[in-house]
Amino acid sequence: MARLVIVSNRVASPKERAAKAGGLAVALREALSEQGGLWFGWSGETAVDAPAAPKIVRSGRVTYALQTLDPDDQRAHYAGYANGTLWPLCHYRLGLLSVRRSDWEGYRRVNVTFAASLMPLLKPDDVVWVHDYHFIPLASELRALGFTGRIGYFHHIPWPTPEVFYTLPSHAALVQDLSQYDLVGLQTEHDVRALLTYISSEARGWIGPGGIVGLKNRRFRVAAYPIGIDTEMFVKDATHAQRSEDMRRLRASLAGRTLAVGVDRLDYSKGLPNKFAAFDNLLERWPEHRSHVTMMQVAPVSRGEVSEYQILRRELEESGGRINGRFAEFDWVPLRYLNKVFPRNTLATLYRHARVGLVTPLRDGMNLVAKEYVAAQNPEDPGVLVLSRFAGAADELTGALLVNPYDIEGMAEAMDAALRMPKEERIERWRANMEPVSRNTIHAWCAHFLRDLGTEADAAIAGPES
Ligand code: ADQ
Repeated sequence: MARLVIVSNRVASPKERAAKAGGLAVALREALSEQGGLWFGWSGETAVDAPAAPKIVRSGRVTYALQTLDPDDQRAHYAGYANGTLWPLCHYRLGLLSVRRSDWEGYRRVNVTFAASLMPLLKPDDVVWVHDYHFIPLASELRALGFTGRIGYFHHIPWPTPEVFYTLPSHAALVQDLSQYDLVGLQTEHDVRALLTYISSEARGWIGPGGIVGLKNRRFRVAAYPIGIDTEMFVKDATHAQRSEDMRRLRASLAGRTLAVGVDRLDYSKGLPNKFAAFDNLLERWPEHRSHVTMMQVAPVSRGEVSEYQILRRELEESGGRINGRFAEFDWVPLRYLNKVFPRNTLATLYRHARVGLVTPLRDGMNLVAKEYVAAQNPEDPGVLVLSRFAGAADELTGALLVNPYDIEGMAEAMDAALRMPKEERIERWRANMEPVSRNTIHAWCAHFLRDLGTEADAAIAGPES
């Protein structure tokens, strides 16, 4: 079996406990341990005159290779191009787009540095799997250094439609970079259509059956691989949660009131101000929910050094304070807002007890919280998922109440409907959601992508049927 090499900006260190590491990190670590492999990424450190070679740490069958970056390069790469340009672009937030040549140059420089640092560690028949938008040019740079083995890329965030993608001055170069992979994985069929439309119309490539693409002298494949969660583990955590100390505390604090829960990184793609506004609208229009429903929004601070994120944080503090100031009673606070990271079993407790799960991003590649909420429900008395139609998860979770997060009143109506929904309908909807969540787990996703990456290079060379 070929050795697997995983590349991601953040590498889950061997010491990171399973309860803290995300499902993706755990699944990748398992894939690496099974077949032996290398996990390469940024060390999390910067230094002027950083050594060109990565720091190597071995743990069982997995080798970790961690590259330190020059501070200016790291800023241009991470806060600049990756999170100041590509993140808002892929989430359709053109008003937040920052376009600077120096960021683009820094982004490319970091990919050159990473490729030069990784190349000496690669064996010719290694299979390389690159994760996310921080690394789109990595395959080009590895090819330039002579690597001819298989390289796959998975894009965890949405791929924008051509009209949005054109706003990026470097659009043609990025797609040229993608063509150096053998397999490009996106979250949804919608994302695949967006990229293929660009390739056939703007880049004048040809599209064959099954997403095989010909572009200049390259053949590669573009396909959808909707990511999943470790369903079994979430079901187990949530079942245990029922009798946990966390659950006892949660129940005591709610004193019989109904809970609605939201769990999102504090990110402008997650639509938090709209969710707060919808809750405000719910309490205003249906006074019978006052004193009876508590909304808990867990939102750990993310990318706190970026100004857009600081502005969002202030906005939420203000609107959260306004809601509580307006509706709270001496014995009831409508909104509990927590900037905190919790262990997985505490999240499972919150999901399990919440009658309503509120997942309302303005745009999201997939959204794993939606799937975690479904997995954590009690099959005999499940809660209702209120889900944005702009989350990739909306394609699979057909039992959710789908909402448009820009329509505040519509969202409030869905919250009201969720709070009143009879048990039979809740069970029916939950079953429809649980079927794809049980089938399409993180393990299945990993295996599917790697199987296709293992064979895709051969298939792509065969080209399209004429
Ligand atoms: P994210 O934008 O981070 O991921 P999401 O898919 O919801 O969004 O994953 C967040 C993860 O962090 C979940 O597993 C959740 O449990 C965890 N988490 C959130 N808040 C937490 C808290 N307070 N404490 C502990 N854990 C918390 C990106 C894309 C998504 C895509 C994923 C995976 O933006 O669209 O689904 O990658 O591909």
